[in-house]
Amino acid sequence: MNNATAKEQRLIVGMGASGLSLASYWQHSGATPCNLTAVDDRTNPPKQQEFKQLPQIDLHVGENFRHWQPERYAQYQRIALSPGVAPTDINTTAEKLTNDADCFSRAWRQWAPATSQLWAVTGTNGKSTVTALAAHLANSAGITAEAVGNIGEPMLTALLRWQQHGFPQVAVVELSSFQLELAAQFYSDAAVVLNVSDDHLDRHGSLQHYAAIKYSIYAASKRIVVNKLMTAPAIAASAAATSYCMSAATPNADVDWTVQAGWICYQGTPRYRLAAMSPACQNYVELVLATLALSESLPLSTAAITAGLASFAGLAHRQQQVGQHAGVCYVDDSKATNVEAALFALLQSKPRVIWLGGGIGKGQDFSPLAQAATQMQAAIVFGADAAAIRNVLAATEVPCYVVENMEQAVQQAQQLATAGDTVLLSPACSSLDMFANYKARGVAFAHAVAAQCGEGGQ
Ligand code: UMA
Repeated sequence: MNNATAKEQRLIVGMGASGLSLASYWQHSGATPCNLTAVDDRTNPPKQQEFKQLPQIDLHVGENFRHWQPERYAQYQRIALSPGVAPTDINTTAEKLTNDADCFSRAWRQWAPATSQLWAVTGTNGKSTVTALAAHLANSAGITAEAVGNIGEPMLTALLRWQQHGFPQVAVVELSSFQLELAAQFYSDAAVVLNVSDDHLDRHGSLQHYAAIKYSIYAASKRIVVNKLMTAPAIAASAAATSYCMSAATPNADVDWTVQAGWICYQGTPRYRLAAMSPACQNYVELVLATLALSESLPLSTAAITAGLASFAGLAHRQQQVGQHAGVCYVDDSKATNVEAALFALLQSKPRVIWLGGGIGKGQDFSPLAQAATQMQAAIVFGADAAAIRNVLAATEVPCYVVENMEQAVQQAQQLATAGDTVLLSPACSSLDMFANYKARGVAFAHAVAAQCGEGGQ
């Protein structure tokens, strides 16, 4: 048998950020020698140039792998899927399938020093905020911590970097349901499911299935952090759980972290004053509780945490003011890609919101948006599911305008707004019908605001 036949044949599906990280990992980890093939159904996938720089990889672009027969897949021993590709799209047996989260979890156990901790964060909303805040609080206390995964840097890219340059004391990994779907035994020192509500139902079929994928993050975790406001499924009694809750009139043995009388309390004792926290933390107190519960295993002083909670600036495109003009405030919440996140932002805003929303609804029920009708002066909707949102709002008093693009949306908003109003982009949908991602949508909003209201919009 020559070398070429001895090598494993491996396929990477999707030539985006995750696919590229998988290719580098498989080429550099040196575990099993392999020949790589990558496929993408776009003719010009986002990381095509980077893939071309890799040595000895067979690239297929513009090929619809959904039409491949089982014999075509049979030539590969391992098949790694990008998060955007559903396992049901691949005509092969489940045992062959893997992804970045699955590979990362296995490699972490082998490569990471015992002194480094791995925290895993998931949930429908707030996971990027918790991931970033957890790393921020640790860093504020002089502990090296990094936020990776769904939040931005692919986890395998980070892992290869750490292997070369040293591991942080804490790695905080944000995981989506797409990633957990093929990583049912994701290892972690601590894991949290922040919340679960309608999202990605077009991919996962039902809320029940989507929730089960989310909760699988607890399966191989040493310590689990539980949101006591949620009806969680039965959780392994062996795992040491830390719980948190948004508020509790009387602290009880079940709930460690609560909010009472303007303070975040640990087991009933006031620890952190809400008024001393940054606006980004005050807007998302429940997420702060989850982060504090996750961070319990680190020796962080109260002073360091207090300073960290005061200095956390929040995330781009998460309730971020991008302009103010003629007394009207323009807020970019493009990261709100589902109904619950948009509803949260709407209900939290001052009344008299001109709401901008729409895009791909991912199978969600839009009817909860009507709960925010009293907040809304008007709604301006766009994208693939604009009509479905308009139909929901038709049962309310809220005037609803359908527009073609972001420029028209901001123009319409500016015409309707009067001093004291807030123009809020919080779309309740994914952006992929009109933009490369939610970030590009937020940037388009900020540009349109600057163009309409003058540079800087102030
Ligand atoms: N592709 C196909 N066919 C498909 C789907 C995708 O060929 O049916 C190709 C695309 O053409 C693309 C490639 O696969 O060239 C990879 O695309 P991808 O959508 O899987 O994304 P990546 O570039 O690998 O980015 C992913 C995450 N994207 C998704 O989960 C959709 C990024 O999360 C993440 O930051 C990145 O890995 C690094 O970990 C973004 C996201 O929208 C922010 N996440 C969703 C969310 O937060 O709700 C889950």
